[in-house]
Amino acid sequence: MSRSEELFKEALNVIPGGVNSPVRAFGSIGGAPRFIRNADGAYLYDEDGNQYVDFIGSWGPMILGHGRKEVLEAVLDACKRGLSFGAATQAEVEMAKLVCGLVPSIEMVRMVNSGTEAVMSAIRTARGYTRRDKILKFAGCYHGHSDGLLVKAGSGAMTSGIPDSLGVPAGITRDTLTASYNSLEDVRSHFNQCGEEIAAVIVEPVAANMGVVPPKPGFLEGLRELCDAYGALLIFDEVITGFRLGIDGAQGLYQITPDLTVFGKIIGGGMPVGAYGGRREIMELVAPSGGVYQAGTLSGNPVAMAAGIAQLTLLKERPEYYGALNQKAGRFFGRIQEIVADAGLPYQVNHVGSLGCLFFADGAVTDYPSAKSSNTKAFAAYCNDMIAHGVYLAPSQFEAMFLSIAHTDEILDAVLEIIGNYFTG
Ligand code: KE4
Repeated sequence: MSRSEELFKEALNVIPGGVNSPVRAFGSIGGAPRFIRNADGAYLYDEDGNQYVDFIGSWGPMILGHGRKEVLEAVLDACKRGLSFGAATQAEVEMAKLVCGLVPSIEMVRMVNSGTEAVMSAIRTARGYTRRDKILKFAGCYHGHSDGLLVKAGSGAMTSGIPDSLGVPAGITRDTLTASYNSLEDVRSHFNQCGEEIAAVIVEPVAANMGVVPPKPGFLEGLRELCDAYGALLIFDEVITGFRLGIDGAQGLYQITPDLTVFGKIIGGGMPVGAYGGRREIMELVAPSGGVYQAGTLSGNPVAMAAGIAQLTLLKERPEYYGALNQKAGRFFGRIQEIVADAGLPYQVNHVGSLGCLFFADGAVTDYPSAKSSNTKAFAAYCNDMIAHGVYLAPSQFEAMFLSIAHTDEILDAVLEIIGNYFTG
């Protein structure tokens, strides 16, 4: 029995499913999850000393690779001055100014401790601002596990086949409308029916929790127009895309201005950080300046701020990083598409910048139903083989591959060879 298997056995006794987040349990591909001891650059090392090229990167945060010295030094320095004060700090002002300076649609921002908490708070703020109750989301999009959003979620819920979660009262999801991603017609019909009751539309501007599904041309523009026409707010959930697709995320790439934006992952540099922000007139409603209550013991934690500030500052000062990363990723994902096509397989690669996904599907994947049509058994066999060959992929067809600055061309070429061997036998 490997050390990972031993640890998983122990973990199953004391942690639900043996993990602290469901997707980590390898449920949809089988076998024991690898217990990771340490990481460096593009690599993970498990408790048995196996090395992996990491395509999860902590589900997005590690865009600079693991162990980036500027981030580590900032964290260690902050630790020496104290781990947490529960009081205002200079670092929080610096982080807020950094985010407001980088994202034109944001005049004020509030730090929280996870993407879930940021989404939950942004929705409450949108409801407070509009005095309306309904929220419209998209099937296959995942916005964290707050009660009202666990309806046809992507990511973990989708993988475990539970379209809704136990424990979510019907009354909570009564005000959550669900439309089909990339279908403006669907959104329009919801607005025609109850547009005056819709507080906000929340969308992953590039869906990355049903695998990666880019917005069709005109889709995001259409959402903006419909929200304006009915007085609803447009919330961009940029927990994954924020500071990943470029320094100004998906809203910069697609030139759409949301009313509120949610961040997570990269903004924390690997530490637990979420954030939500937008126009001053909306954000000033958040307590204590307004009547929308939201609070958090560790919000703006100085060590987490140090990690986030160091990472965002590097991304801001090195804009060439994005060009190089996105170019390298385009080549990598393009090669994977060629490999499966040359093997006579219909599988589809979707990617935007350094986010990508290989769908074991028979045709284009443009929404939740087409993503769900993927052959998850074939994906599981592929994923297990990749992990056995030192390529650490998300253990689910409905997640993304995340590339980092640390994934050199040499590393990616070696991975492409392993993928090629798999499909050509
Ligand atoms: P967290 O609460 O996990 O920090 O963020 C929730 C969230 C919100 N919005 C989007 C677009 C997200 O992708 C997420 C979380 N992403 C998943 C990966 N698909 C986190 C991994 C996990 O659940 O363990």
